[in-house]
Order: sequence, then C-alpha cells, then structure tokens
Amino acid sequence: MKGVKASALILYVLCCIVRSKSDGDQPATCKAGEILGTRDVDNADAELNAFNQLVKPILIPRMPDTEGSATVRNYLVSKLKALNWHIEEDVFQDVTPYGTNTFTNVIATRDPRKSKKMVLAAHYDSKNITDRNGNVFIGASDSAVPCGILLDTAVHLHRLLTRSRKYKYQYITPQIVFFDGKEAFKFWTDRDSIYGARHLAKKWEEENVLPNVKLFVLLHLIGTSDVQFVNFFKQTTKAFKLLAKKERYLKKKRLLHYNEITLFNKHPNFESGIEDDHIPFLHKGVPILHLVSAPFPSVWHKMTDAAAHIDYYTTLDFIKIFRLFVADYLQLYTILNYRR
Ligand code: 1BN
Ligand code: ZN
Repeated sequence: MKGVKASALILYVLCCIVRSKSDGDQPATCKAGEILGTRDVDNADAELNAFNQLVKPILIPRMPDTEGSATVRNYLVSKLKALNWHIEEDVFQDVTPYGTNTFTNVIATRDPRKSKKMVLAAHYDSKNITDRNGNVFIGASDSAVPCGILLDTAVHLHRLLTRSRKYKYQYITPQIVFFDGKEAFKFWTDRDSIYGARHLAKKWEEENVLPNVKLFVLLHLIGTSDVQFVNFFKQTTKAFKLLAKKERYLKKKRLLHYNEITLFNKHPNFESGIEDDHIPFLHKGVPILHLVSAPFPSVWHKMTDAAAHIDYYTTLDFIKIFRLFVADYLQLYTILNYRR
C-alpha cells in the first residue's frame, strides 16, 4: 500500500513539473480559443463586429469637462460595472491655459481586496482640434481604440478569472485606468498635459499604493495599419519579450490575420523619452511597459484619425496577442491546466 502511495506521489510530482514547464512556455494544454474566444477562430467577421460595437460609443469628441467626456466615461463605467469591477471616479480640478477645469480619471479594479496590481491604462479624453469646416477631432487611435481594447480585455478576462481556483488565492488583480486630460489644451508643456496621470501618480504616492503596482501597461496610438511597438524600458524587457513570444505563438498557429507582419520589434530603444501618461509613474519608480506605436501613426493629430482609418484586422491581431499576454502575466494558464 505504501509503495502504491509513493508511486502516486512521484507521478503527481512529475505531472506538476511537466505542467509548470508548459505554463512558462506557451498555453500548451489550454486551447487558444479559451483565451481568444472561440468566435475569432471560427468567424473573424463576428469578432470584428463585436470590437466595432465596443469601440463605437467612444468615437465622439470627449474633451475634459464636456458632455462628450461624461457620455464616454459613463459608457466605460457601465461596461465594467456589468462585469462586477469596482469603480472609483477620481475627480479633481487643475489650472489650464484657459482657466480652472474639472477632470475625472476612472479606476476600475477587478478585486479591490488584492494588494498587488497589474495596471492597464489608456487616456479617454480627445484633443481639442476643430478644422476650418467645423469638424471636430475624434482621435480613434488617440485613444478611443486603446480604451476599447481595455474593455475587450476585461470581457475576456471575466470568464477566466471567475473560473479560476488558483487566482482566488493570488495577491494580484488587474486594474484598468482611464486617464482624463492627457492632451495639451494649448501647447504641450509639463503643466499643460497629462493632467490626470500627474494627479493620480501623486495621489497613489500619498496613499503608498505605488510599490504595489507590479506592472503599469500604457496603451496609446493603436488602431491604424502602421502600428508597431518597441521595447523602451530595460526594466520591463521580460514583459515585452512575453508579448513578442505570444505574437510568435499565434503566428505559428496561423491565428493572426497578418501573419507576415511583426508588431513587436526585436530591437529595443532605451533612449526614446516619449512624453506620455506613464511619465509621473516612471519618475516614482513604477515598472512601465509603454505600448505606443513608434514611430507615431501617419494620422497622428490629424482629422483623419477617425473611425474610417481604423484597421480592424491589425487591431484584432494586437488584441489577440494582448489577451494572451495579460492572461499569462496573471498566471491564468496554470489555472486552466489545473481545471482539466
Ligand atoms: C501623443 C499623442 N502625445 C499626444 N498625443 C504626446 C506628445 C505630444 C508626444 C507632442 C510628442 C509631441
Ligand atoms: Zn494626442
């Protein structure tokens, strides 16, 4: 009897070793469809339609403290509330070149009781540009589509997180931040830009929250066909390489639309210094993964950065890679394996 127990124990330990090896590698034992959603494998148009519906309500002018801003904010909040995320609206005032303005950051947390956080962020305000025909700038890639991608991430995480036994006992939660007031009202300066990010970084520093942010991922200027990413920070190279690995995996399985294009560039650029919402967090020592298209898309701050210029196939390729990346970072593969 003792011999049987010992063999069972050895077998169990061997199984665990094999499992943990495949976890660190690729989601070998869980089906890609578990994380990608089954529709995208069977029917790309349905997946495309679903993302289009998700992002459409954000594609309106949404300057801080305007009706458009409130409409978009209420939409983002309602989507995340429906998935049971905890919502905090961080309302504050700051001085702009045109006087004092009210700003509202949205902070959505899957499990507020968990101390460690994987922060996923994008700005939801749009730049105040009107052309001589009275058309107002939409900012599809800057940053309506990134906000839509974060909603998509929440939708796809929902089922995985709810099902997972192991996640329940982990200390880390995904947290989505939608920043207000990223764009300059007049000219980009330290005082006239990233109002929301500057405010939240200071608030989190005062609340001693910053050491709990294990990774801060900022999405920006995503949605056009000419998108590509570079590793900007040595400190988060491992996370960037994980994204590149997910891209290679999906290509190998022929699950991406553009299998011949590489979104995650092999060559790092640690000198870039792009000004963005991550800066106040970076200066306070938070590990940053800056997923901004570099070089900037050709539509940058032009009226053409609107719905008609969204390349849905490229964006869906990014979404698939990003879903796998987030699930892996939160160690949800292990959970799926355990459930088998
Ligand atoms: C990026 C997209 N930025 C604003 N919208 C920041 C920026 C402004 C970067 C000016 C370079 C120059
Ligand atoms: Zn911009």
